[in-house]
Amino acid sequence: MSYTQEIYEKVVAKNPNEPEYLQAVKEVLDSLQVVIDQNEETYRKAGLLERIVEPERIISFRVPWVDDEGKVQVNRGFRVQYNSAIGPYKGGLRLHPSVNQSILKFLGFEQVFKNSLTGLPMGGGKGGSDFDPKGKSDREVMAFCQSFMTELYKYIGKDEDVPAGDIGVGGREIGFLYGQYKRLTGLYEGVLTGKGLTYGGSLVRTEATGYGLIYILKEMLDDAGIELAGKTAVVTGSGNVAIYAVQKLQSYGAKVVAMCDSTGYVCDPDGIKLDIIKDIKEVKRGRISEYAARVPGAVYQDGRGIWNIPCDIYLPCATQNELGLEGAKVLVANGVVAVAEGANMPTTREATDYLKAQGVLFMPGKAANAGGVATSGLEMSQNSLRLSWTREEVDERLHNIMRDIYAKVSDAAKRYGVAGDFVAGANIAGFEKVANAMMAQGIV
Ligand code: NDP
Ligand code: 2IT
Repeated sequence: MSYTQEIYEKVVAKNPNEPEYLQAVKEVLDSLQVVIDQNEETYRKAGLLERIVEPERIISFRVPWVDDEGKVQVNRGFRVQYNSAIGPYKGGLRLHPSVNQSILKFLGFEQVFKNSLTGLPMGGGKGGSDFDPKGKSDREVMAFCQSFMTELYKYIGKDEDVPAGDIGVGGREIGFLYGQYKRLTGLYEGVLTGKGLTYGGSLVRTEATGYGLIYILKEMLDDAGIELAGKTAVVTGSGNVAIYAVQKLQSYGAKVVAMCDSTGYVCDPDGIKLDIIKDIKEVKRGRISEYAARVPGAVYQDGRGIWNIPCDIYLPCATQNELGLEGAKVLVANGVVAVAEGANMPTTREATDYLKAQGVLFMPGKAANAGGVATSGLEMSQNSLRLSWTREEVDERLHNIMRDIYAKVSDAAKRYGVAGDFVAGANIAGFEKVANAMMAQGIV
């Protein structure tokens, strides 16, 4: 049995109840087989794969807080410190009722390779809680964030572990978390990224994941001789990543006809009006159905199925496994040319394999959504320098990083004889740097 298959079987036996984690590990190991084959003895001797699939540390803790009725609520908090071979742990915090250890392990594992692709010195980590920010008052969110940080602060630091946002964690939550860290430690340091501009945040960090997604999408389309201007796109979700992906797509002359949230989707054949989406989601924290009530000609549909809206470009930007085989078949039947993942692992393995087999250009999340963490890395650099770069400077660095990621991913796929397979390319190129650092640092 090959080393990669052997490791996968061990991971399955040890983690039978962690489907998302197993899915992420399987995809990476399948891609790495061609690389491992060339150096199997060396890697086996060093136990490299056994070590790379196992998080360095998982911290799990109780988060008690008091709601607006005076009742005590208890949530479960986590930080998965996955791999620190190439830098301090780095990765977001997710607040969503679905959060559990499997989801955070898959996200932390993906983050290791994603951060490596950025070229910046960042290891991988992820954290969060099953707290649901929906419908909570600002005071309740603050009470939760302060309690969460009262435990987490022991394990993080600017050179140790630097969390940021993810689903359910935006500027408001980062502000509360930062304030509590500072109060507990007395340190004014870049321990979190995604901070507000008045207290150490970076210009363009808010927009970075969405912008980066479109920068790399454009690289992929250019390379294939396909024009982005004039194309029809569907962008799923309506949160941080989706909103700024839509903004950048529109600036390149593409037309976005549909977006969604967890309750349903809106289709606007005239093109989504982003100022209205931003008002509903960023200001009022409301539901996307309100869009149809405000925009004549727009139609709201309850439930899933946004993939039924015909498009050339489909960008899943909501959550894991949102696009399955059934949706992928509809996309192909409607003539989709490119899929790029703004979210982490939004396409199931079956759907990914189908899209690739049908010749759809497919850019996986590790590469496609790396612009967010890359700009977090730039925020860390600015904090260390005690300087703030201009919007143009940060945006240009982000753009260059995304161009560089495309080149690395495309080149790795070519080197291993699978040109155009960007899933393999991203996994291989991300792995190479981490593996090299781990081999150099001995058995730790
Ligand atoms: P937000 O919380 O800002 O938005 C999330 C969006 O996805 C909302 O529209 C939400 O709908 C929808 N969504 C969330 N969970 C589900 C679910 N279980 N089913 C259906 N829809 C859901 O998060 P982000 O935009 O920051 O994150 C979106 C994705 O991008 C995630 O996969 C995240 O890991 C990834 N990502 C984020 C980065 C960042 O910098 N923020 C960087 C790289 C990747 P509703 O409001 O109804 O819950
Ligand atoms: O999935 C991700 O890359 C993020 N949520 C961003 C992480 C970060 O540290 O900016």
